This record gives sequence, structure tokens and C-alpha cells, in this order.
Amino acid sequence: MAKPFVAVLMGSDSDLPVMMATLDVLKTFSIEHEVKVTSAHRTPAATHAYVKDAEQRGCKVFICAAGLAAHLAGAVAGITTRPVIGVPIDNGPLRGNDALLSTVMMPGGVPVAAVAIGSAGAKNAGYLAAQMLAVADDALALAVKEERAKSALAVEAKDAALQV
Ligand code: RP5
Repeated sequence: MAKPFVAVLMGSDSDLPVMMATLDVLKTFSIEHEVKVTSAHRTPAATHAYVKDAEQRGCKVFICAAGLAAHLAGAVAGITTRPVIGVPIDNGPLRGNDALLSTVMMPGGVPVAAVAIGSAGAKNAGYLAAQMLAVADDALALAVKEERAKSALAVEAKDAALQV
């Protein structure tokens, strides 16, 4: 049986520094994942072939990061019916506003779950993928809940430090 995993795609290796936040979250939850540099514009045939192959091999969620005219997530969503999370990268003169609109403004029937521009979005893409997989994985669901509780405690500790 195909082993479940998350595929993390990015339009360029220049997106990788931002996308390290996604990879860190997936590692935190011990989620199997692959990283692939492939572009909706520069390598459309390779993108198509990778998505079809990854789906066959057990990919459950695609995370797609791109900057500028960021069509990677939308292009992938047009190929697969697995959930697609889009991360708009803030590496251009419009500081990711272009990428946000290119990622989120999908036509009805072909959804992309777009997260925030830049590093917060990259982090949330990892958490959102974990939450999607957790629907069918009780151990992962518990780990996600524990991580959320840990982050609440960290905020409370910072507040407590301010009160002394
Ligand atoms: C997009 O163009 C990529 O996702 C990247 O964010 C942007 C610039 O790519 P490079 O010119 O740095 O390769 O397709």
C-alpha cells in the first residue's frame, strides 16, 4: 500500500529559506514529506508529471509555495483532488501581495487553501497539513492539540514575565 506523505512544492529554490518553516513543522510532527522544486511557468510538464506520480505514491496533501505571479498552487489544484495549500512568497517588489492574489483567487470548484504571505503562512501550511492528516490519525490529532497547548503556555509565560 502507498505510504502517506505530504509533498512540499516550490517554484524556485529561492523560496526555500521561507519554506524551511513548513519543513520544521512537518518534522515536529514526524510527518513524512518530500520537497520538490518545480514551476507552473518554467517547468509545467514536470509539475504535472510530479503531481500525478506523487498522488499515485500516496501523497495526501500538496503544499505549494511561489512568489510573483504565483500560479503553482492553482496549477496543482487543477491536476489533483487532494487538498492543496498555497503559500504566497514575499520575494518581489510587491512584497507578496501579487503572490497572495495569484494564489487565493481561484475559480469556483478548484480550491486552494491559501495561507498568509511569507513565514507565518509557511509555518501555518505545515500546521494545516498536520490538521488535515489528523482527521484520520488520532495520535497526530493529539500531538497537534498538545503543540497548540504548548504554544498557549509560551504566550502566558511571556505575559507573566511582563507582570513582575
Ligand atoms: C516564482 O518566481 C518562484 O516561486 C519564486 O518565488 C519567484 C522567483 O524565482 P527565481 O527567479 O528566484 O528563481 O516562480
